[in-house]
Amino acid sequence: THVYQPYRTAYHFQPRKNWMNDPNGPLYYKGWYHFFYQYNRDAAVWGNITWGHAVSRDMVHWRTLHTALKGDKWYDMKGVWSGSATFLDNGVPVLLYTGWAINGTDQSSIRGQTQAMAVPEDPSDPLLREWDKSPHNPIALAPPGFNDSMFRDPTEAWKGYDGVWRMLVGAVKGTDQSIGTALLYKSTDFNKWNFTGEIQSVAGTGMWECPDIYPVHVKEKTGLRLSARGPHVKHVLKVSLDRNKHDYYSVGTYDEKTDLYTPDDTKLDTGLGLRYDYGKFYASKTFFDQNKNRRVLWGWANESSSVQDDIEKGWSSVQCLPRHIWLDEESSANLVQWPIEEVDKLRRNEMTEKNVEVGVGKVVPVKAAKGAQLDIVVDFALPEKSEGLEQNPNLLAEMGHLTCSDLVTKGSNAAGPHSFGPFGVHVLATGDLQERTSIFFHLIHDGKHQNWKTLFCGDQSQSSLQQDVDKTVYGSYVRVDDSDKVLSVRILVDHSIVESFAQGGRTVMTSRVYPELAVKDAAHVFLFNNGTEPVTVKSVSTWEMKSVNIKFYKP
Ligand code: DQQ
Repeated sequence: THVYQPYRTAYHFQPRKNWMNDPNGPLYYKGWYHFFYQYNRDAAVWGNITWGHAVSRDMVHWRTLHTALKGDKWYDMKGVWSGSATFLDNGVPVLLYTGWAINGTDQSSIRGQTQAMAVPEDPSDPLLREWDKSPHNPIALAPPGFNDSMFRDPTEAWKGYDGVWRMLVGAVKGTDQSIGTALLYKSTDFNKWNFTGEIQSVAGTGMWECPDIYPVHVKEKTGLRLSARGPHVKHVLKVSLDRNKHDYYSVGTYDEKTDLYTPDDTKLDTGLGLRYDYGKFYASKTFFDQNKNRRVLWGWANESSSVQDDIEKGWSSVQCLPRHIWLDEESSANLVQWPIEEVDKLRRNEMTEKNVEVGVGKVVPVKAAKGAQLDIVVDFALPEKSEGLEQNPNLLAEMGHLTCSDLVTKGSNAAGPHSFGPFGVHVLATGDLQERTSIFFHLIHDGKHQNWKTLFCGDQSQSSLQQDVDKTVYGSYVRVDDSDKVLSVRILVDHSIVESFAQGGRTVMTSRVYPELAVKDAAHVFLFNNGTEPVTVKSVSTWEMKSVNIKFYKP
């Protein structure tokens, strides 16, 4: 094309053109990873939604196939919306999805959103190219009293102790439609599904999109199938909140007898207090990868540019790198996420520097790192534990209000004396730093246990000279254990996406940025210290990342 394309990614999954949103029905079958996605074949904006389909041997290199599902039945004519894949007992995967029904047909009593199923036309085809819609469709309808335009995104189905299939569908209830919920449906034959209750509901959260429920192993990184039960199992429930476009999860218990899910920590914001990602990451979905016995998370990163820009560049959205996820063995309270190991195959030209001192107010170039396709791992030395701060046990309460945005606008002055930082890394930066995306830490002394509370932030405010892009500052806390030797961050840069994993993946943050000057070889990396104490970088390693192959389908 003749359009200037500095923002297309080189090693993230993107269709050749047009609009993409939610990941749908990821699965592994006969040696191939399948990835489906909400896709508008006609434009770079949302609409006419179908299921795009791509396959891969390693979730790194891809080949797109023709559309898997499109709206061609009365119950999905207005769109084939999000859903999931389930393996039936015979080992064949089926797709559950939401159809947006057309009004005023002979089935005119059914409107709005319905749940439907598609089965492979030829299960012996490892690429699963053709899908047949079930004659039983729609297989589930909104229960009486529920809004049928707020009834969508079926989960993978699982079989309970009683041999009965279960699935969840996202919904909302209450007179003011503000109580988010996931509806439980059961089936004995997979063709006819009955509403039997709600697995959980949380007031004030609004519509729950794309629910995802799955077991996690309490001690091991190994993934579990949906049907896993036993003392080694906890559950995670994730929902995507339509009202603020963030994915929230909790760790808890799924009682298979009552079919109720209870989060462990109900204090945490009514039990939905954790986010997969503190930046741009939505409508995510996990799957059990039986090839490598792990659970993998896919999430969608929307653009932060204007609709006009999207139309001009001819595409919108990328998928974040697939992430291996598991329960944090140290805390059992949160997940850990890490780019799947296959991503490391793209690394080349490693450069490592050790023991780099970054003085107060200093910016130090990472000379080896150039370009907009990088993998960067930085280990910062932790500050010495301070003495004599116990006199002020209220310190953290006083400092607790401090946010990443305060630090960006006021620097370390915002934090006062009992803090350390901010310090971190500028990526996609011009040599003169007029453009830069900054990933940084800031530690606050808790005044009580001689511990530090650590903010992990992403500052997009200086990311581009362009005005009409979203430059929101992101951030959250990251847990640092007494046994941790360093404060570490891994940053994956790919032209217009920056994915940052703090402390081995305990806290994650994805940014979309559109530098005007800091593109391709004009993009640099710096270490910086805006705090009041010198900082030691124990090591900084950088790799250039190869571009992946995406073979696009040609009819
Ligand atoms: N996107 C789909 C819906 C889902 C929403 C439509 C979440 O099924 O609720 O494209 O981004």
